[in-house]
Order: sequence, then C-alpha cells, then structure tokens
Amino acid sequence: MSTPLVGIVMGSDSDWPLVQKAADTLTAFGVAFDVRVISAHRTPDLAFDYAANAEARGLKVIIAAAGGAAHLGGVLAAHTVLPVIGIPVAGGALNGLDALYATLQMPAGIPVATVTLGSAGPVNAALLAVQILGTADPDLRAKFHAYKDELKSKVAEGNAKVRAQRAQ
Ligand code: RP5
Repeated sequence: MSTPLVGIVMGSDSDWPLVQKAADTLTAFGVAFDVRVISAHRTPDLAFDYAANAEARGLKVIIAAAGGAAHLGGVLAAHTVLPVIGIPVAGGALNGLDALYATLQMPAGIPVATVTLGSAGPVNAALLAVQILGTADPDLRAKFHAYKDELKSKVAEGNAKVRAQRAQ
C-alpha cells in the first residue's frame, strides 16, 4: 500500500454514498488516499488531531465533506497548512444551502476550496486534488491531459449523435 496523498474526511457515514464518488475518481487516476469519518462537532478533538498530523503523515491535500452546519472543512483548514477542498452535502430543511454557505464563506486567511452541491461536487473535489498533486507530478499531469482529451471526444461524439438524429 502506498502512502496516502489525499485524505478524504466526512462528518458522518451518512455522507459516504455521495463522497464515494471522490474516492472512485481518485482511484481512476491511481492516487492513493485514505478515508475517515470525523465530525467537527461530535469529535472535535479527533478533527484537530487529524488536521494537525496530516502533513507529517505525508498527505498533500485534504477533502472534507459535511452537511448542515458544515464546519468540518474550515476546522481542518484552521489546523493545517495543506490545501483543503470542501464538499457541501445536501440534506435537511435547507437542502444543502446551509452546508454550501458554511463551507464556502470562510474568512480571509483560511481558504476552503468549495465545490458544488450534488454528485458533481465529489468528482470535482477529487479532480482538483489530482490537479494540485499534478503540479509536482508530470505522470499525473499526463493522465489529466488524457482525461481532458476524453472529455473532448465525448462532446464530439454527442455532437455527431445529435446531428445524425436531426438529419433523419
Ligand atoms: C453533518 O451532519 C454530517 O456531515 C452529515 O452530512 C449531517 C448529518 O449527519 P448524521 O446525523 O446523518 O450523522 O455533520
């Protein structure tokens, strides 16, 4: 097992069905990661320990997912110099707007790079982590070039499909 470069943390195991998409995306790029359930509110000491030791463990990026009063990303970012990417998780009376604003609205000095609500969020969080790691890893960057080419091919295929249907 290689040393994890990305730490995926979520506030509750109820977040995992969504957050799993980040894990799948990192796996597709061959990036080593680990996964933890740590709550900023229910296990604040654990959240502190995790963030404070993340750099020494060899992590390069942290992905933090939480719903509701989503303070996890901000709390982890407060205790580490590693980049933190926040995933707001929908649920509850405000349907994720609470988590989006809580994750996004960090004061100057403590950035949390916040991705969107919904299934695009965890995918983009992982892609952003890959891009960050890619700045110091040419092989990973080459994989990202290939990924972008794949996106282009899919659009070209979609274009051809729609135009063919219109011609019928
Ligand atoms: C947040 O509260 C978690 O990240 C989760 O999104 C939400 C609900 O948690 P559970 O009550 O399902 O454990 O802290």
